[in-house]
Amino acid sequence: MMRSFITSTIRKQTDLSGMWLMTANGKTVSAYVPSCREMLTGFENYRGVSVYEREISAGGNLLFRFGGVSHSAEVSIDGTPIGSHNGAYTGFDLPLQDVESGTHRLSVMVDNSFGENSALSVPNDYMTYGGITRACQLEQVSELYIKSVGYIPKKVCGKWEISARAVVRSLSKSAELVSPRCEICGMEYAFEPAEVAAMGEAEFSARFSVGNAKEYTLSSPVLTPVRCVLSVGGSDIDDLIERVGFREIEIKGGKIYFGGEEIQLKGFNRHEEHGLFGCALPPAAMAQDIALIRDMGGNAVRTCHYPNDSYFLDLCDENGLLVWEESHARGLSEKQMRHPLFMKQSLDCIDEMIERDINHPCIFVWGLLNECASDTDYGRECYEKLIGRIRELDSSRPVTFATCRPGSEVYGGENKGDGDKCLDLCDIVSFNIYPGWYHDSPPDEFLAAVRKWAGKNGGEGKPFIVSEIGAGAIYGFRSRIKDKWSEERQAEILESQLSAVLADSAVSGVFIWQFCDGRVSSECFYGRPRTMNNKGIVDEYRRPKMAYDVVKHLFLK
Ligand code: ADA
Repeated sequence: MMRSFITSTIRKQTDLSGMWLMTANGKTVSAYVPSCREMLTGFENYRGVSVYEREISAGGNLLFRFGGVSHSAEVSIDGTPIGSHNGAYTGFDLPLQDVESGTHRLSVMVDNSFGENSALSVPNDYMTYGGITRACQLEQVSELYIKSVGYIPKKVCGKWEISARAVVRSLSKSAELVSPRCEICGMEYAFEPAEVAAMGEAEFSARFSVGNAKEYTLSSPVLTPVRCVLSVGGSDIDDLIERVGFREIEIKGGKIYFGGEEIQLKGFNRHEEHGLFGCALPPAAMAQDIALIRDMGGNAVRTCHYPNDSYFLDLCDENGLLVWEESHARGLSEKQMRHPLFMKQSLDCIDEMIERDINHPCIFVWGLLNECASDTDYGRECYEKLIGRIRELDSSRPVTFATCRPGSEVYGGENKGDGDKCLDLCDIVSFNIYPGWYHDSPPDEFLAAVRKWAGKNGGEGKPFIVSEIGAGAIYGFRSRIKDKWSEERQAEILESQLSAVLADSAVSGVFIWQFCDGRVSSECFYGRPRTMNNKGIVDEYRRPKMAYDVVKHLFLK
């Protein structure tokens, strides 16, 4: 299942989950989709190309929908290429018209190798898995169908309005006049009819008020279905259902407001990672993570460092869990940001992320470019362009990025005029800091110094988030003298860090690094014990470490 709810009443939708054949290195095995190749014996550390194949029985106008293929895909039907996609963390749809009814061979060539074809998937402190790692489905559509719909709720003079934007795609060989409409809260709202060019796309926009809207709050996350219907010649030929939450995000007086209430974030950085499933967590495992976050008193999750599975975002909507969603990038140097594909792949990821996720009320901020070269002039040009794209696509949410670059005086050095050059570009200032783990500064003093530096370097008057803070521990390693990597040491450091952050009233919240232990790419972090990032509060199998109760105590205090 790609989503946690029915997205169409007209399309015939076929879930393509199940056993496919996967061929790699001249070996063909049966492989479940969605899953990671690394979960298959013999492929635990496989990096490269593999081909997934299965038969489908269908005909007519087909839409092949993939939630995520890591990290590049080339799709064919009966040996004929129908499309490709680069980027593991956003979905893609491939239309194919006039397919003869019958049995066909669907092939997906998957490649997770590092190299010149990807500027964003590089050896890193997280694992780039391989496979059809998220749900995929086949839909039978008409010659014209609704490609996407985006809704932005806004309160105007105390009344709720929605700005709606629908994109209609044509597979027809002739231009067609279409008249989309929206059905919400028992009312119908029509877009202006318009012509869609043969084999083209057309965008429809409308703004309408919704008199009986029920508000979405974190304690009462009411989701409102919106059905967009496409009519041609008086017949309804397609529909696309989404859900919206009537709430607004505001920044006032250096604070963040969600639905009119100031938010104090108690969050976790969560990689899509699991000891049994790799990055392809099934819905039950996603739900368990949300339950554990809630049990610890958490109210937020950061999708470090890439857009997450739509199904997980649906569960966050349903549970009123705040989400900082970010486009894909982690720790890229200026040289890596100068990769010829960096800007295109970054823009594509942002476009696909926002077109796919704009309707999720749980997403309160868009993030990007985690710890990239924001302390360089070239880096600033990139930050400026990409932040500008986010603002073009969605003016209803603030923008932030997590940086680790205060000026060197924060570490007690002289003022060299170095540090982050981009804080003026964002709405919320977010810093990744590790006092007590990577350096011995007292957390409260270090946090105050970073906030002071940020206030003088573009961040003045803006909300401030500690976007990462934490320490490592190997699950089961106990040490009465609190040796490094022991659970006792991690618990002690988290106690000190979180106490300082939660006591600082100028801070709008924290995301602990990190929710669970996660695999890192062996090409990059041999230094990490177990070739894992071990800063999880639970390990990769969700076994709580001693720090779990420290976090729970402090978050619930
Ligand atoms: C950085 C980075 C994280 C992770 C963390 C760590 O802040 O943003 O992805 O690598 O450091 O564990 O050191």
